[in-house]
Amino acid sequence: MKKAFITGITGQDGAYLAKLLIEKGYEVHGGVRRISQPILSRLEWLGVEKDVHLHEFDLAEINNIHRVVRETEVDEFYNLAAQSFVGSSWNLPVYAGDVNGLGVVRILDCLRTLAPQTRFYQASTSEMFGLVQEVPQSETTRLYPRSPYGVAKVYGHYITTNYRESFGLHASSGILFNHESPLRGKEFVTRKITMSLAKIARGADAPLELGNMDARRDWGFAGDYVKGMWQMLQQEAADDYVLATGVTTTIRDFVSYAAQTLNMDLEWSGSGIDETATERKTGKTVVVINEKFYRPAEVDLLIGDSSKAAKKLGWKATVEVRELAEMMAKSDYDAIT
Ligand code: NAP
Ligand code: G4F
Repeated sequence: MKKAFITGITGQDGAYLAKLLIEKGYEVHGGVRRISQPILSRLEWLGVEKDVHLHEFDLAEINNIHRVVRETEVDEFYNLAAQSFVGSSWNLPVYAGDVNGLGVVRILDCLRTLAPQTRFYQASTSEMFGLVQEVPQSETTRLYPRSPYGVAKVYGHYITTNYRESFGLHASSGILFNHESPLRGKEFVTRKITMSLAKIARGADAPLELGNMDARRDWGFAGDYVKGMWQMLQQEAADDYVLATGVTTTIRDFVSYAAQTLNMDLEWSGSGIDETATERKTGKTVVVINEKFYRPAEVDLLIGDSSKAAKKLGWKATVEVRELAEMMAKSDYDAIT
C-alpha cells in the first residue's frame, strides 16, 4: 500500500486529493493546523474524514515538518497548504512569504535529509504569470507576479526546481489555473457569486457586491486538477506542468452563467463602479460594485496552454465553465432550505 502526506488537507484541493488517493488504495496522512475547532467539513462532505490520518502541522514551523516526514515515511508528499487568498496577501505580505515561499524549502530540505526517495508535489499557480507576458501562458512563459501571494509562490516554484536540479529530488510543480467546486472557499469570487445568487433566488434582498468585473480567469473543476497532481508524481522523471482549460471568462459572464442556472435573467447597465445587474422579471438589483473589492494590482487575463500535460500525462479538463457555474450554483441553492 502506497502512503501519501497532504499539507492543506482541510482545503478544497486537499479534500479532493485525499478522496482520490483513498480510492486508489493509498494510506493518506494530512497536516491540520491547531485551531480552537478543527474544520473537517470538506472531508466530511466527501465522506472521507474517517479514512485519513491527521497530524498537527504548520508550514511556518520546521520542527513539525521534520517530525511528520520522519514518522510517516510516505512515498508521495503533496504540498497544498498556503495562505491561498490573493486579496489577503497585501495585508499579510510577510506571512504569505513565510508560508507560501519559505514553507516550501522547509519541506524540501527535510525530504532531502530524511527521505530523499519521497516524491514531492508543489502547488504552483497561474497567479505567477500576473501581468502576462504571453497569451496563452505555458510552462515557458516569463513570470511577472502581481501580489505578495504571487511573489511568494514564485519562490516556492523556483526552489522546487532548484532542489530537483541540485539534489536529484523527484520534485514537480503543477502550475494550476483557477479551479473551483462546491467546496471552494467562500471568499473566492466564484463561490461568493454562487452563494449570494442562491440566497437571492431563495428570497434574500441583499445584492451581491463585487469588485473588478472585467478580470478574466481560466476556470476548471478541482476534481480534474487533483487527478493531474497525482499523475505528475507517477512519471519517471519530475517536471513542471500547466493545468488549465484553455478558455477564459470574465467575472461578469460567470455571474450570468450562475444566474441562468437559478432561472434569473440579468440585465447589465452602467460601467466601472456604477455597473449594476438587475433581474428582468422582478426588477430587483442583484449585483452592485463595491470599490473595497478592487485589488492594489490586478491580474487582468489568465488563459492557460496545457498541451504539455495533455501530451505527457494524458491530462485534460473535463468540465467547462458553464457546467462548473451550474454545479456550484445548484449545490449552494440546494444547501439552503
Ligand atoms: P484552500 O482551500 O484555501 O486550502 C488551503 C489549505 O492550506 C487549508 O487546508 C489551510 O488550512 C492550509 N493552510 C493555510 N495556512 C497554513 C499553514 N501556515 N500551515 C499549514 N496549513 C496551512 O486552497 P486550495 O484552493 O485548496 O488550494 C490548494 C493549493 O493550491 C494552495 O497552495 C493554493 O495556493 C494553490 N493553488 C490553488 C488554485 C485554485 O484555483 N484553487 C490554483 C493554483 C494554485 P485551514 O483549513 O486550517 O485554513
Ligand atoms: O476568486 P479570486 O479571489 O481568485 P484569484 O485571485 O484568481 O486567485 C485564485 O486563483 C489563483 C490561480 O490563478 C490561485 F493561485 C489562488 O490561490 C486562488 O485560488 O479572484 C478572481 C478575480 C480577481 O481578478 C478579482 O479581482 O475576481 C476578481 N473579483 C472581482 N470581485 C473578486 C471580487 N474576487 C473576490 N475574491 N471577491 C470579489 O468580490
